[in-house]
Formats: sequence, structure tokens, C-alpha cells
Amino acid sequence: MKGTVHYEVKDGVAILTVDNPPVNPLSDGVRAGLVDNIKKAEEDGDIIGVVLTGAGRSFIAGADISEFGKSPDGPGLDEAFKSLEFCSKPVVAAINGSALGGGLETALVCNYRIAGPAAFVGLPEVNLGLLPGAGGTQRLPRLVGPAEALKMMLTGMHVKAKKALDMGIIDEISDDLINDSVSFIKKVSSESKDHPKVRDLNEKVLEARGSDNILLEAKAMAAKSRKGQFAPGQIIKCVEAAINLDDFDEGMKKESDYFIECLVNPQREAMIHIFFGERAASKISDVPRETPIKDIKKAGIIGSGTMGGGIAMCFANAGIPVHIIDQDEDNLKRGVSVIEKNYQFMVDRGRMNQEMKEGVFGLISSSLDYNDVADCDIVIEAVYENLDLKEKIFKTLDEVVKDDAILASNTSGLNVDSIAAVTKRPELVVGTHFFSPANIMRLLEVVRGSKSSDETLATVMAVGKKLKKAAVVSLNAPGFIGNRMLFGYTAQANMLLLEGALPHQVDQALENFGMNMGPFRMLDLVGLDLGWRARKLSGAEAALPSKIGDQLCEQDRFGQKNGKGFYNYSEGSRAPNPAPENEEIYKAVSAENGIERREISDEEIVDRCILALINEGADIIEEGVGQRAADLDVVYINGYGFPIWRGGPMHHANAMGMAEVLKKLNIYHEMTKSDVFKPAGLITKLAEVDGKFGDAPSKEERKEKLSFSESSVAGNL
Ligand code: 3H9
Repeated sequence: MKGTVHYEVKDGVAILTVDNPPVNPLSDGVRAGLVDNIKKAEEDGDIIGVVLTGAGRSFIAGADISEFGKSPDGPGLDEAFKSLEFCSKPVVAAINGSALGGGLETALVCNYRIAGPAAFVGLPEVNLGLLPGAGGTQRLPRLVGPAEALKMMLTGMHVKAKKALDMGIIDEISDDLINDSVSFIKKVSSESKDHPKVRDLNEKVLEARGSDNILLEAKAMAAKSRKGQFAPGQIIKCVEAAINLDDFDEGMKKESDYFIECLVNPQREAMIHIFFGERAASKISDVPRETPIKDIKKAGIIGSGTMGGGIAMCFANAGIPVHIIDQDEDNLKRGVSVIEKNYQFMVDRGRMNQEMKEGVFGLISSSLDYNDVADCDIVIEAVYENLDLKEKIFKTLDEVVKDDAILASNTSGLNVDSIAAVTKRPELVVGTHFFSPANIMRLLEVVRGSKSSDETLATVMAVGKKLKKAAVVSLNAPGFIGNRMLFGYTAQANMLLLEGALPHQVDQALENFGMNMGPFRMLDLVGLDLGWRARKLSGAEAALPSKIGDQLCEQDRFGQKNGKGFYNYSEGSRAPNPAPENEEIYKAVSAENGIERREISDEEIVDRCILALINEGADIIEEGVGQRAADLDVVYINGYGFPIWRGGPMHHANAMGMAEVLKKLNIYHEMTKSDVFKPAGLITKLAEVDGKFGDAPSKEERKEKLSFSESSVAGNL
């Protein structure tokens, strides 16, 4: 059994400590421990009450996520919660750290809640495709009111102790949690035999009865921020039951039914795959866990443009002082004022207060002198993509920055080894590919140079975690992971346009599939002219998929930046309007290239674009450029708008079944004759054995992969 609950007695109070490192989930051993120890406290006539707390930095991080989809051993949560809620002696939840999901639900079945100053609470089940299924949807609305409860459950937000106190989720904050909880028990048990139960507090739910506003607002919120997800609707139905049903236990029954529907929905498996995938991605298979990590006390950024400014904000937000260098005073002033405006925007939106803004903005300094980053522990170069310029900067940094500092390049595709080679410390050089806007996008591709040391990699992964990024390692190979996959996806979108589809049809089909933004809206946002200008300079001919984009540029249609591209944009608006005037261009380019336009179904659009991602992803895994299939899913969800509820492209392939993936690839290969659909070796192998991406390779295969990856990277560059 996993986890346990310790029992000790202090001044006649039983102290129950949940111990299931590192975050104390409610695994089978914990549930059994709760039932046994509450019984023990009940049976001991000298015990006047119970304090429930957690060992280490967490109170209880929720149900054990790894148990979902299996048949768990030991007593269920229901039994453990009943023993707490109906204990004849008062029970205080002494919340020492995170009380999330089933953890907060545990605290809600206790009579009282006292929190340490660093504690935080939340019901983040929605992020796992679930709803709070241990009474959270029925008890939290009773405590804080249905509107606040819905906000917490639909966002999954963490609420710090101070705010939780203001909201009424906890009763007190204490610096001396256990002693104060014991004194609290002594006080309340001497005053009364009756102790409050959240299930009996009906006032706030009754107030909401008879008005639909709260539920309608929640539905609007879910439709906007959780498009395509199943759990939010279920959560709202649970709260509706809490508001409208007189009997608490009937509400609990509804919650249980709706929870089971979430549990068996494929979205739950997909989202839990990403939860564990993000955590697995932070571990590098051949870098030992005990590798020392450098302490990053100060960071430097070279370049004050959009990327540099965004990265600086990430460090400041994490409480790490950061110094920005630019070579141009006007650029620097502009860059710093953009950062200030971004923070002000957050203040205006109520996302931070003025004092917090001053605190984080105060961590950012700037100058024109490279010597000012000499004492930094990490310096990230974030200038535009030009190898000569980056090499020049790295030579200077190598001279001025202290010898043991890490030097990182925020490149989206340049060769990190070439950049490292100009320094005397290639082992301290890596790529850190942030995504724009860096202060918002969660993805961080960490590019492993051939000489990057274990310590450098482990440190940069730890920095990624501190900056709250989803950090994924890629070998130093063209396009790394994400852009290499994107290439085939956008090429297919463009080919579909050449073959007869229109941009809004392609975008709509992929947005209906769940993509955050269709490919043509994305191309308009990025700008169509980058490749076109480069080709004009070099005289290179556009490849077939780029021909329409280049023709649009010839007509001065560069995308959102000048109000027209694949779509038209009204002044000051980012909303795409159809551009029927482009249709003649599409027809002409198709005809010039001997392509007969035809009706194309939405199914074909989705199949071709998504299969292109999957097929390229399979090669990336087989070459060892990405460590594991789930890493690619983490990349695509956090950097490219793939729907989290489908679990990423590789998980989606697993859900389709590898035989089906192979069948479809063969059909489109035959139809298009394009190598994009020539089934990857890994897919063919997996289809033969009814396997899945992510099936553990044997030791021999892993060894083979690692040595192959080294040669393939060298060959690719
Ligand atoms: C639920 O409660 C459903 C109920 O309503 C109804 C039931 C009927 N279970 O994140 P970290 C592992 S659903 C199992 O790196 P941090 C994690 O995989 C649950 N394992 O640490 C990792 O393992 P490894 C609702 C868990 O300090 C290790 O712990 N609760 C669980 O950055 C460390 O995790 C949530 O959604 C778990 N519940 O952050 C909370 N939680 O070392 C989910 C973590 O092998 N958890 N692990 O890679 C979190 O948000 C963060 O882990 C937390 C700590 C903030 C607690």
C-alpha cells in the first residue's frame, strides 16, 4: 500500500500526519490510515479531538492521480471521509502546504480549518478532465457561495492562505500550526459538543436558488476558456444540484454520477497523460537525478525586444533579479517601457496590485554595458536569428561573464553547437527556445548541445520549473521538436489550399478539431513576408506549399501587420474577415502548377494536417531528437495550441490506434504521393505489434537509439 498516516498524541489531542512523499496524495495506504486512526482516536476516551496535517511541504495534493483508471485497493475515499466528517470529536485540518483537489475536499469534511502562512488551496480537477468528486462541488458552494466556488473549480486556480481566509474557506492562519490547532481543539471542545459541518451550511446555496445568472455566467466562462472540454459542463451541473436540491446527499449522488462520466471520458486519460507527461519531460533520461544544480541568483538578457522583454518578465515574476542589455539606447528605453506597460495592464485587469507590480518591476534593471551582466549566473541571448550576430555576442559574453555562468541562446532553429564553439565553455552553453509572448506561453524547448554538461542541463531544467514553464529537451537538430513538426503541418494546410480548399474552411475544420487557431490565421499573425523576403534576397524559388503565400506578398498582403493576408482585417482589429479577392490568386497558382482544384472535405483537412504532425513526430522519437512521445505532446499543447483534451498529437495517434494511423497514412501517401505521408518506420513497427507511442523500449533499443541520435544530429546539421 502507498503512503501512511502517523498517529501521535499531544495534550489529549490526536495528531494525524499524512505521509506519502513528495506531496501526500490520498493513495490506498493513506485512506486506510485515515480510517484506522480516526477509529483509534474515537475509541480512546482520553482523546478530546483530532488534528489532521501533512508531512513535508504539502497537506494533501488530492486523490492519487495514478490510481485513476485502475481498481484501487483498500477503503474508498468515501469511507475515509465519512469517518472524518462523522467523528464524534472535533477535527481540525491543519493545512501546512498545498491542499488541492481531494486535499481541500478532505479539509472540507473537517469541522475547522487552520492554515500555515505558506499554505494554498484549490480544486484543480478540471485540469485533469475531472470534477471535484469527493464532495467539493457540494461543500465549497456552501462555504464561499456558488459563484466563487464555480470560479475556483472552472479555473482550477490556487488560492493563497490569506485570500482563503478572506473567502471563508479557512478559519485562521497560524505561524505555529500544530500547537495552535491543539489549543484550538482544547478551546472548542470545552465550549461545545456540537461542531460545524460544511454540509449543513445552506444559506449561500439557498440565496442563489431561483436565479440562473450564476450558472449562465459560469457557462459563458467555460465556453470561452475551456472550449471543447467535457468536465466544466459537469461541474456546472453539480453546482446546479447543490443550489437546487434540498437534500445534501442527493447532491452528492449527482456529483458521483457526473464524476464517473468524467472518469470514463477519453478526455480524462488525455489530460492526465499531459499532467504526468509534463513532469516526465523535466527529467532527462541519461542525466542522473542527483546531478548538482547551480543556484541562479541573477540572470542577464541580451536584447530588449519582444522576446528579451518577455523572458526578463519570466525571471522577475519568479523573484530572480534580471539585467537587460541592448546596444541601442532607444531600443532599450522602448523595451523597458513595454515591460512596464505589460505589468500596468495586469494591475488594470486586477491580476496584480500596485505593490506587487513595483516589486517585480523593481527586479528588472537595464544598461548598454555588457560588463553589467558579468556577475550573472545565467545569461540568455535573445536577439534576432542571425548566426554571425549570435556568435559575436557569445564571444563577448564569454570574455566578460564570470567563468562558471551558463550562456544560453534563445534561438528557434540555429545550430547551438556552432554558437557554443566560439566560447571557451561549450559545456555551459545550451539553447533556450522560449515562445512568444515569453511571459505568457508555457513552452520552453531546452536545446542540448553536443557538449552541454549534465549540470548545465539539470540547472536549466530547474530554472524552467522556477519560471513555471513546461520545459522539454530537444537534441540540437534542425527545427528542434516543435518547428520541425509545424513545418509539415503548415505545408499540408497550404497544399490543401492549392488543391481547392479555402483558408477559412481549413481553419474552421482544424479549430473544430480543437486547435486554438487555424494555420492561416496563425500565418497571418506571424507575417507572410519573412520567407518571401529571404527568397527574394537569395533568388531561391519557393517550394510548392509556399507559392500562394509568396503571391499574396507580391500583392502587398503580408498578414495582420498591414491589415491583409489570407484574410482582411479592419483597422485595430485582429478578427479575420474572408478575403474573396484572393480566390483568383489561389486559382491561378493552382493552374500554373498543374493542380486541378476540387471539393475537399473537413475530414481530409484534419486527417492530412494532423497525420503530418504524427508522422514527423514518430521520426523525431525514433531519431532520439525528442526523448519520449509524451514530450512531443507537451510541446504541441503548450507551444502550438493543440487541444489539451486530446492529449497531444502522439496521444491522439494512440487513441486512434496505430493500425488506423498506418491505414490513413497509406491512403494519403497513395493520394498525394508526398513523402510527408510515407509511414514512419516506428509507426509501421508499432502497428505490427498493436503497440502505442510511449511503450517502453527495451534496454537494447534505447542504447541503439542514443547512438543513432548522435549520428543523426550530426548528419542533419
Ligand atoms: C482529485 O483529487 C479528485 C478528487 O476530487 C475526487 C476523487 C474521487 N497524485 O508537481 P510536482 C506527483 S484529482 C499522484 O513535480 P511541485 C507528481 O507526478 C487530483 N501523484 O511537485 C510528481 O511525481 P514525480 C487533484 C502526484 O512541488 C511529484 O508528485 N489534485 C499528485 O512542483 C511531485 O509533483 C491536483 O490536481 C497526485 N495528486 O507541485 C494536484 N500530485 O516526482 C496535482 C503530484 O514522479 N499536483 N504528484 O515526477 C500539483 O498540482 C502539484 O504536484 C503540487 C506540487 C502543486 C501539489
